[in-house]
Amino acid sequence: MTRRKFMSGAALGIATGTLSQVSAAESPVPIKKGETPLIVSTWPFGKASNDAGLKVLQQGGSILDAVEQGIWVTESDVHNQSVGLSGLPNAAGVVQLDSCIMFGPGHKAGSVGALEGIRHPISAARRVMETTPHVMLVGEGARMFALEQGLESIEVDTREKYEAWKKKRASEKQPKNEDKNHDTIALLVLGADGNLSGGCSTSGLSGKLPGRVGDSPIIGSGLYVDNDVGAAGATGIGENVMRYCGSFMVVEYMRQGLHPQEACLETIRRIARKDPKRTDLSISFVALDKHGRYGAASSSQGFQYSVTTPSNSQVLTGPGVGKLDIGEVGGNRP
Ligand code: SD4
Repeated sequence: MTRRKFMSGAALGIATGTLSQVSAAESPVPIKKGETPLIVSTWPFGKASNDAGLKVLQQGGSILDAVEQGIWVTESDVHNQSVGLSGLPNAAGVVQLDSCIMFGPGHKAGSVGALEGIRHPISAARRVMETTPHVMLVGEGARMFALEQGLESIEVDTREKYEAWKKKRASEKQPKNEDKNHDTIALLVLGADGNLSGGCSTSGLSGKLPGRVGDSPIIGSGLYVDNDVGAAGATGIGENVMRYCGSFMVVEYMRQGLHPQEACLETIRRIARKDPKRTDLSISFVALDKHGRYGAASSSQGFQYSVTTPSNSQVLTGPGVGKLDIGEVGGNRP
C-alpha cells in the first residue's frame, strides 16, 4: 500500500470557501460554437469545480484535464458530505465512492464503483479509461488498481458521522432508505475545439447498503457524452435514474433536436409518466450540446447548477417539471 495516510475528515484538503451569489432562473444564453469553452455542473458547489476546470483549459490543459482537475476540487472539499472521502458513510460505516469519466473523441469511458479510501475516484476512473481495456472496475479490484496506479490513499475516520447517522436512524419512526443528504458532482465540458468530455463523482446515498452502486458511475445513467450531440449528467436518487438510463435519454432527446433544457425536462417527464413515484423522484439533470446551448431540470423546484465561461461563472436555477399532466400518456383501451 503506497502513500497511505491516516487523517481525520477535517484534514482532507482544500475547502472551497463561500459560494458565489445565486441568481434566479435565467434564460440560458447560447455561446457561439468554438468561441469559448463552456463548463456546466450540478449544484452551487460545482462552481468552484467549473472555475478550476476553466483555469486548466486557459493554461493549455485538455478538456479531460479540466474534468478531472475540476472534480478534484469538490472531491477534496471537507465540507461536502456527498462527494469524496468527506462523504457520509454507508450502513457499515464505510465511505464507498462512485465515479466515471467520458471523452467524446473515440467515445471513451472509464468508471469505478464502491471504491474505498482513494482520494480522487475521478482519477481512478480516468486511469481505467486510459490504461486498461475495461470500462468499469469495482470494490477491492478498483482499489488495488488505483493503488497500483499510485493514486493517493487515505483512511478516513467516519466514527462520528456513522454514530450520528445511527442515532438519527434509531430516532426515526420509520427508517428511511433514502436520506436527503446526497448530492453528486456531474461536470460537463465543451472545449473551444468543439469536443466534449464529462465526469461524475459521488459518495452516493448515506447509509446505503455496503456494495450498493448508484447511477453515478454507470455510463448512460449518471453521465453520458456523445461527441456528435452533447453531454448530460445526473444527480439525485440513483435508483430513479439508473432504471431509465437517464443521461443517455437526455442526450438522445438532444439528438432529436431538443434544447438541452427541454431534453432534461422531457427525460424527467418521461420517467415520471412511467414510474410509480410520479414526480416524487428526487432527480435532476444538467446538459449541454455541441452548439454551446445548456440547461438543467429537476423533478422538484429549485435545482441549482453552475455554468462557467471565460467571461462569466454563475449559479442558475433549473425548472422543475411541475405537475405532470398524466393525460399526456394517452388513454386506456376502452
Ligand atoms: C447516487 N446519484 O448514488 C447519487 C447520489 C446523488 O444527489 O446524486 N445525490 O444515487
